[in-house]
Amino acid sequence: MSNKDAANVPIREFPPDDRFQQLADEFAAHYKKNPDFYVRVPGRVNLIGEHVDYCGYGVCPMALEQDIRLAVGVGNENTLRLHNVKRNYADYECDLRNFSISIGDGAPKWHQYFLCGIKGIFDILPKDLDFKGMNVVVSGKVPQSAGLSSSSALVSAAALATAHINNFPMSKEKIANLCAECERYIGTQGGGMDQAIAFLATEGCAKLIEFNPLRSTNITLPSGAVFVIAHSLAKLNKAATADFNCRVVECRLAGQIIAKKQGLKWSDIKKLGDLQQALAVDLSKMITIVEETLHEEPYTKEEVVRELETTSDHLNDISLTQNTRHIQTFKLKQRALHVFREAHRVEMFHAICSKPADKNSLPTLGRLMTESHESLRDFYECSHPQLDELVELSRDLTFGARLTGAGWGGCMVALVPQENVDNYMKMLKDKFYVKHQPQDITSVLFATSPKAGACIFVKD
Ligand code: ADP
Ligand code: NG1
Ligand code: MG
Repeated sequence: MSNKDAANVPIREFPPDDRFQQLADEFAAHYKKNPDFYVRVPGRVNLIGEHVDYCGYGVCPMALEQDIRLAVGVGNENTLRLHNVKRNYADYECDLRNFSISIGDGAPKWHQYFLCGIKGIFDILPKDLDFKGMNVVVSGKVPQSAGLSSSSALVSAAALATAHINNFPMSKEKIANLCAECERYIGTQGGGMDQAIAFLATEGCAKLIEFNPLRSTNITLPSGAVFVIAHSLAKLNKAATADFNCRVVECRLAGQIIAKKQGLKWSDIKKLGDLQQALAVDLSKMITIVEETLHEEPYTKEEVVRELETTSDHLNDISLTQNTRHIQTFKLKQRALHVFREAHRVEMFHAICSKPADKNSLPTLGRLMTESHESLRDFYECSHPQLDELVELSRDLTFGARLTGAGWGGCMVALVPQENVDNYMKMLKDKFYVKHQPQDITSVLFATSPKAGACIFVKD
């Protein structure tokens, strides 16, 4: 893979770093030869813009230091071999000539995320390609099922390794879009934020990520504050339940019912963003339309079918996912209000970061973050009592705090005045973590700054 095009994923020299060296040693011990190259893909924290990417709206994430790393070598006889440095992840082996992924009921296994990334690249490689097989060792430091996007870091790392081993260079945008598509093989209908920041991140700034087409704009936060991440210690594997897809579908149905009432072809509307585009009005008008059109009480599936003048089978086919077809009630007004208001908060957050900072900048950013949390808790119902407790504890010592990622557990991100960081973290230890006794406090409570995106490393 050449690195002439600056927009391609960078290829750098193997860094003198203990964790990479351990990965190299583990590869050599396991496969009895040295790796050919290495891959690093970071996790991310989303600062604001939650559950809006799959509706077509912009988000504000930044990449973390915590990452997924791979050591990769050419294998033999079309075989994929996966080994994880964490012993609780079983080794996996398969013949990639007869490639298929099936996601059964319940939590998918770790290797299936890896297969998603491989399948994404296989989908676009020439069909007569001579794939030699691939040996991989995985080392992951992104907290899992905690809203910091360990799944996308793993899928993206797998795709990047597969592209590189097949000498198939790709621009960051192209591979980010491909990874957003192929992670859906796991069953969740995510929007693309995680894979976008994984590839497009640059050290030192957060990003405004927008979709269709995928693009990113640097966001520089006013000085004087630090982002602290605190894990609620509750976890949810998003592909193991219907919660995530249920929200995606509720947003879609809200858009389709409003479209029908506005005289549009409802089946063309897949996302709330499509509806706004078709109506050609601004976000405040969208909020008014939702308030005037949809009712508070949950919609039954029967009612949705009636409103859309369709059949249950047709609705199943074009609006629902496999794992949401059994759901009988949908909260449409609450979900749509969250999405349009959250999209508006992202615009405000970006606007504040784009002008010279004044004494109100950080408090206003913090207020937007807390409002985002309250909306996720009350309108989107994807918080968790332990997350709410962390946000509540954060009131006095931070500018604001919110759940980050999909929710139902996972992490909170807080915007903390620089001078409060130590006191704040001590307070969370004393009032929250003392009750839960995590094994390693530094992996569940840490300050963070924006790091770089995905990279390939080679030795001379
Ligand atoms: P997240 O919020 O971290 O993206 P998900 O529920 O989407 O959480 O995905 C978590 C899943 O990703 C884990 O259950 C596991 O299967 C896989 N995963 C993440 N990190 C690793 C790792 N280091 N090694 C193996 N599998 C991993
Ligand atoms: P996490 O936090 O990784 O589960 C998910 C989606 C994002 C986005 C957020 C909510 C995937 C891979 N990720 O992230 O696209 O919708 O939830 O804002 O589906
Ligand atoms: Mg995930």
